[in-house]
Amino acid sequence: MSAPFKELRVSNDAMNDPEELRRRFWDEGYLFFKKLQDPNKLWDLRRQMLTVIASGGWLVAGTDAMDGIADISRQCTEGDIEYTDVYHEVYKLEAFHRSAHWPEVMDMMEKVIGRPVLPHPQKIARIWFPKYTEHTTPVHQDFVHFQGNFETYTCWAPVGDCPIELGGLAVLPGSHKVNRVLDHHFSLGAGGLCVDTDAPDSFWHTTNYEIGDTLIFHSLTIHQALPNLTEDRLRVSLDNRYQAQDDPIAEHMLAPHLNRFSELRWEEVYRDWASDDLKYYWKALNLHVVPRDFSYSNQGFSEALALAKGGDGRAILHLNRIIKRDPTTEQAKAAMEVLQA
Ligand SMILES: O=C(O)CCC(=O)C(=O)O
Ligand SMILES: [Fe+2]
Repeated sequence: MSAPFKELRVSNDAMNDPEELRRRFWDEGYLFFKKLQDPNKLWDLRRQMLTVIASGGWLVAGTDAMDGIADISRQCTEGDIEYTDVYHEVYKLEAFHRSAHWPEVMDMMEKVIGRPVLPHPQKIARIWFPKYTEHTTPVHQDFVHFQGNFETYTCWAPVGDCPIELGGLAVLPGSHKVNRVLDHHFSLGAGGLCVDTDAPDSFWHTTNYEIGDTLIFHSLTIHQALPNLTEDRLRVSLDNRYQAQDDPIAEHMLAPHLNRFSELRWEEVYRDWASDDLKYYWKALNLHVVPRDFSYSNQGFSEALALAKGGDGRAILHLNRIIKRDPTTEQAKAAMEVLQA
């Protein structure tokens, strides 16, 4: 995205007015708050996350973990085994899961949703390397990934300051009003699916995020991440999902993130936790669980096969990643066939 984009509309003035919050949410498809979350708690979370990331070898030795200075030679992303190896260690942090249940976040989600809220069991963090911009999260709607029901909202927050050049989130205001899931196509980047849009850059809203700043948006709101253009900084962020407890939730959102690529069970996640209150908290609720719809990801995969046949470098990279991850899967076999041809 080349400048000039617009600033996100700040809704702190309406924080205690649920009706006005919902009006703005339905108008623009998002709500943005400065310092909704306590920076001190987030700094503490950042320390914990980056300490684990440092042990995983992703930071330059001898630097302060809090600075998040990446060892570029370790670049990897979702879908790579090396990514999951370190990410799943971060995933075991109790503080990371607890952050999605902080009262300031839950209270806000209750106001926006207007009914008792379920934070999805599947919490998500992103740890994005610099100088790896072909893997930037593409333009998409979240529904293709988490499914369940449209009234599911994403809460995105950087764990640290996140100026534009570090690659925070940008949203296309009002785009949720299409009121349907748009066609998604193969892409690199988180989720691997993108929608084509001809919206000029000036239609997009983003900001120089400071720690504590929080962006909430609808499952149909079109959004993307900006590229991490820094020399050497990791971008660390949270994107958690919330919905009403009595709306349907897709089965896979009950499992740990990136569980399909490398098995990780909740028991392992919970092994070193100090308290029990958040362990399997959703099991006490009578959730309406619906099966996962693989049509979106299958479509992306068939497109990748077709593109790779035509010599598309991004598709070839994607197929090689699938093969490297596990050469025995059906997708890996199909990918090998195409690459060998
Ligand atoms: O942080 C990213 O790059 C992806 C975030 C995103 O698309 C989301 O939170 O839904
Ligand atoms: Fe998203």
